[in-house]
Amino acid sequence: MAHQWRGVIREYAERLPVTEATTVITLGEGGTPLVHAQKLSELTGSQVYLKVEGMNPTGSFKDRGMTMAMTAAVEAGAKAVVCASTGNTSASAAAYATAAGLKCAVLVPEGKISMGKLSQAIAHGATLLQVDGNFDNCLDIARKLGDSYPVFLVNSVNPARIQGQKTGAFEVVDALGDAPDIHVLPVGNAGNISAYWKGYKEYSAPYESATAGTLAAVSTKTPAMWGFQAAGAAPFVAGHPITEPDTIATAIRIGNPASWDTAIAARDESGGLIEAVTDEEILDAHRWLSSKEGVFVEPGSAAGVAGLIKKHAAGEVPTGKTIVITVTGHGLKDPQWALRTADGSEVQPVKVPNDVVTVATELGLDAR
Ligand code: AN7
Repeated sequence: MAHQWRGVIREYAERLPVTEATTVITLGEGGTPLVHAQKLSELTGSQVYLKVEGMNPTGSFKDRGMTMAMTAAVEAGAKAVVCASTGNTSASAAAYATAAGLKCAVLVPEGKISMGKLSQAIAHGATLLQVDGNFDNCLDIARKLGDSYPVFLVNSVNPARIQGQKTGAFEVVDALGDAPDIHVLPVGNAGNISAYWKGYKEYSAPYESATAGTLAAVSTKTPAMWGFQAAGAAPFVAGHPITEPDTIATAIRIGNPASWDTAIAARDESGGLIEAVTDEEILDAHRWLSSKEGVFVEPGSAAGVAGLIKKHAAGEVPTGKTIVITVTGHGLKDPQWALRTADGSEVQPVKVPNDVVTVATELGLDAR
């Protein structure tokens, strides 16, 4: 029978802080594909899967948390929401605020967010302010606005966001039948690594549901969490905040992650790691995904894949395991990177006259 996916809150209601009476703000997020990555599997000798979060309504994983945050905002009687963002959170907040009938203000670092994300926030009618500062400065202002002004903060410092994002882990386990051995993902503000770890832990033990009693464990184990940061914005690798983070992967250009302690806990409790990859390694992985796997992501989203390839080259990826990599946002968010070759030159489409013989010659085709 046909089944319409109802969004992460309704699909996982018994494991989220909602009730039957909750007014749910949703755009149908979640239920994203878990794609078998054939070439990465061949490379590593493990079964590698991509959790393709670009397939969410606004093109990134942020929608999983935003459905919860906006539902909480409406429940709290808020009239306006605010967030700081490297781009995807603002796109998601703007769309979900529209669905909720709330005003939305977004603070973004000037010149450091991609055109796709900027246009989404504008299209959905958010008030967008470009702050003369980086993401960390934007988040600082957004928190102060939330504390002292009548606006509801929807950044991942809001626990509702983490609750929503933990459903990514549930979907992985539901698709595979058990938790993977390793879960790989990019790390910026560190909300997502914290959320996935929370989800995996909750699925691996009996769960006291507020609405459905005690639920049995779904998985027999939890994965090692492998997080990767951009080398120029790698506070977890440095062990302290970075005041001037820099990377072409603007989504993860973050120097002072809000979810510091929970990310460290995810790394250490899971027996995992958080390491760095260079911008070139990120762009190589970006090209690998589009040209070998058929999956188009934005550069920041490729950091996890870059990390796996790097660890494999160092002989540090086990064979015969199940590995899931969350690719966090869609390639169309920041498409310009696809037009850059490995040596850094711009790809120029070949121009041809309006003539089939010339086109066939250009394509190297002989007439049948
Ligand atoms: C594509 O939108 O922080 O470690 O303001 O857009 O949970 O922060 C985005 C982060 C990875 C990092 N991949 O996730 C924002 C923002 C993409 C992202 C991350 C982001 P976190």
